[in-house]
Amino acid sequence: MKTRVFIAKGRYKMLKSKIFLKAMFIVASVIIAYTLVISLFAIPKIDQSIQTLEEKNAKEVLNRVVTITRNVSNDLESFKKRSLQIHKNELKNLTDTVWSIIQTKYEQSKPENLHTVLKQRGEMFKKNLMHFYNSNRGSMSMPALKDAIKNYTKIYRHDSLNTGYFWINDFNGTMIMHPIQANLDGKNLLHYSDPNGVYLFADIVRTCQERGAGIVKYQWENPNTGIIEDKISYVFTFEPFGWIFGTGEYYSVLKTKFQKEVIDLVSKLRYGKNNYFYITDYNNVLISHPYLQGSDLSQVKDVKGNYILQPMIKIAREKGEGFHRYWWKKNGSDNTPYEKLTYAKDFPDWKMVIGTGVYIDDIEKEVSKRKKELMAQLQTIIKNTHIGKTGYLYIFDDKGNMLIHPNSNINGKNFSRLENPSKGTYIFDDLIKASRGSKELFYKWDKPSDKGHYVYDKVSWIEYVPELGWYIVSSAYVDEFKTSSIEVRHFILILAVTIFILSALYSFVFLRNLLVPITDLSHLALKVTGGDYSVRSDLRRDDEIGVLAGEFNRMVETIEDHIENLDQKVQEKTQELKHLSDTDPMTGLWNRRYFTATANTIWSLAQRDQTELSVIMLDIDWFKQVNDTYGHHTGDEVIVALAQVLKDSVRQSDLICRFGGEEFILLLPETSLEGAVVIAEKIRKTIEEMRIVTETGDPVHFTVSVGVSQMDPQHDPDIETTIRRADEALYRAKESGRNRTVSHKGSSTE
Ligand code: GH3
Ligand code: MG
Ligand code: MG
Repeated sequence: MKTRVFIAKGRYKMLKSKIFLKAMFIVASVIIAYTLVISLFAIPKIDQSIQTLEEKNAKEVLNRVVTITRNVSNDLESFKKRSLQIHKNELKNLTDTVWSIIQTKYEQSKPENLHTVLKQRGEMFKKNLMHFYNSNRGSMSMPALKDAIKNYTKIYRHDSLNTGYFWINDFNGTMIMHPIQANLDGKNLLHYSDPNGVYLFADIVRTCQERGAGIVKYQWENPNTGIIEDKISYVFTFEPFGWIFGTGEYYSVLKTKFQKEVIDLVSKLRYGKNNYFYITDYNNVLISHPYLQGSDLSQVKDVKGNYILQPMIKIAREKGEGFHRYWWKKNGSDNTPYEKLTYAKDFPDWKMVIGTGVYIDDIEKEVSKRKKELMAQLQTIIKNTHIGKTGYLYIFDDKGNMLIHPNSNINGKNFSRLENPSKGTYIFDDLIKASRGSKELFYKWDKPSDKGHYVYDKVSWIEYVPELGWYIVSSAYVDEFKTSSIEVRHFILILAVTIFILSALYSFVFLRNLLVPITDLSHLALKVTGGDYSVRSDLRRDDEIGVLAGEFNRMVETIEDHIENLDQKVQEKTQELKHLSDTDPMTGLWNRRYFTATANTIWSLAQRDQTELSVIMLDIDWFKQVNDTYGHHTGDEVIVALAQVLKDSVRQSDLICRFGGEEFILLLPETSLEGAVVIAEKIRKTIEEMRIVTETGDPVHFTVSVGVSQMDPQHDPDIETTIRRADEALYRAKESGRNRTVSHKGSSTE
């Protein structure tokens, strides 16, 4: 019987396999050591890294929002600046243009330019005089001509102003005709000096004596104001009469005149959407303005309480030019104030400031629109941003208004008076204070899931955006930073356990695959030791275990072969020995011990089956003599020859036995006495006729006596009785002369 190893059986067996347990122990130890190393060294490191990462992330998010906010606010700022700059450039360019017109006028009003003007005026007048003179001197008397010219000059005015007149004096400095101050006529003014000590008539006479014509400067009463003012005059010689003509202008008049021209011009200028230029004097009185001309604005303030005109004049006078912003209504009928940007440029020569302004509410409108967009963007970011698990971002302004907060209850509310319950301070103040220092605030706060319970450690990182006046806060619960690392730790542990289980399973399967055959082989080996050589391994593998199994089988087979051979030999030997103990070595016939036992069995069978059974007893006659005559050796030959005759004379089923020395007995089953006598006689006769030639060459002749008996089933208690009767018959054969057969019929037949 061969042993078949089943997997199920193998699995169970595995748990008893020492080598399997050892291998599993090694695998488990390695995995446990690995897990321990990870837990002891890797996990704390991971813990720390994750916490740092979480913190970094929280700050990163904050910085991102701050950056976005800063960028937008910078954009806004630069947009504002750019827009303002565009406006500024426009205002400045326009004003510069107008300013240069004024400058031109002013240039014209300057004395050196006045020379030319006055000279032109004078020369023109002289030309007219000469013409008048030349055309009338023939027809008019000299005194009449002089009077005509005097009268003409008296009423002549260069312009609508009373100041553009001509006067006449002579080379002695005597006034011939003054159109305004008639009281001077006929007076010698050579020794008259103006308030500055200028002998103007002496100057006039000298100029004309030396050059015929020229400019003189002095002071003279302005007929319009009655005030003595600076004056500049052109004087020329009228040769026909030896008279000096003069015409002059007061600076103040000229200034006013040019200024008026300028104001007329500027007040009509418009650009853009009805934008205008203004001119103010240094005393805040508007010289030119579409609807406020002549108004004193020295005390006028805008809606924010700031003076409007004063600072403009101040900037212009101090720096030559500059910008100013204030709030102003857009026109005379609408009183809504809008922010306005104004450019002011000083015109010091005329002690005035000129400029123009533009409303910049469009810029502010755009800015607030973009601010709203930023708020919406930040709102989205903040709503979708979590710091840790439930931490969040929020933004408030420097007045404590919560601008953006994920909790809509707080969003938009002012929290400047919200208490920090763990410290008894205002959280707003704490945050502001922290923003100026470490930018980090640790405090205790409640949780959205546990409101009003101010026991949770919280950390806030605060960044201030000064451009907007905003505080941006990234706020998180400290314990939540650990949550992530705990999650990772759990993950690692689960991973380790999974690896452990998988490795164990894999090792189990692998080791079982490897070791089951070895265990089986060891079990088979134990069976062989126990004496079962029929066992074989049915393992077929192409590895060393396969070789081992094959060699094991071959080994056991060899042992089995050897043992089978040995058995056979023992049996043979036993058989041989048994034969030897049952037979007579000399003749090969059954010996008496074997015969007696076997004869008993055959007799019993014959008794049971009611079959016949006969016995022949036989003894060599005079055998002593044979021995004596030919020697023992020949005696032995005779015995052997007789045995051969007996073997040749009976059936296979008959039992032949050497009963003693030279006495033999035959047991013939299913043979009657008569049958046995026939056989006995046949034997006796064969021997009688037989001659044995000895080694020495002597022919030996001998005879036998035979006694025959038959089993008497009724009276014979055993085979001994039957044999005894044969023996008696033999005795009688001997007695009655030998070489004969005597039968004994038994007690009933005798
Ligand atoms: P009878 O039987 O005719 O009365 O005469 P006998 O000479 O045969 O007398 P008995 O049977 O008494 O003697 C038997 C003798 O046979 C005695 C013994 O020396 C001899 N003898 C017995 N066994 C052997 C044997 O194996 N070999 C030889 N050579 N002699 C034997
Ligand atoms: Mg005898
Ligand atoms: Mg004898």
